Amino acid sequence: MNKDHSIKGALLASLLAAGAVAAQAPPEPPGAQTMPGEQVAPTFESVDVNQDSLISEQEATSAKAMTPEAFTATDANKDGYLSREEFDQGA
Ligand SMILES: [Ca+2]
Ligand SMILES: [Ca+2]
Repeated sequence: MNKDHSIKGALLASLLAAGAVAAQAPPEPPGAQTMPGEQVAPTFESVDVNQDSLISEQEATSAKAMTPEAFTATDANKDGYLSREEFDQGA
């Protein structure tokens, strides 16, 4: 009388066992790649110390953002200051 019930029970048990195995997450691959210390270019904000939206030659050279020669070359309109546009062009 109980034969049908016991077969279903065994089938259920094997399904649960298979499910338990399948539910185990695969192991993570070791050593996820991380970027080594990347060079960060100075931003306009970081160089514009007094935040007047213009970079003077002193600001540019003291921040080591560029050499005086590079500053002169980047100052397209030769007003002695780099606007954000000039800075972006030269960067
Ligand atoms: Ca400034
Ligand atoms: Ca300028």
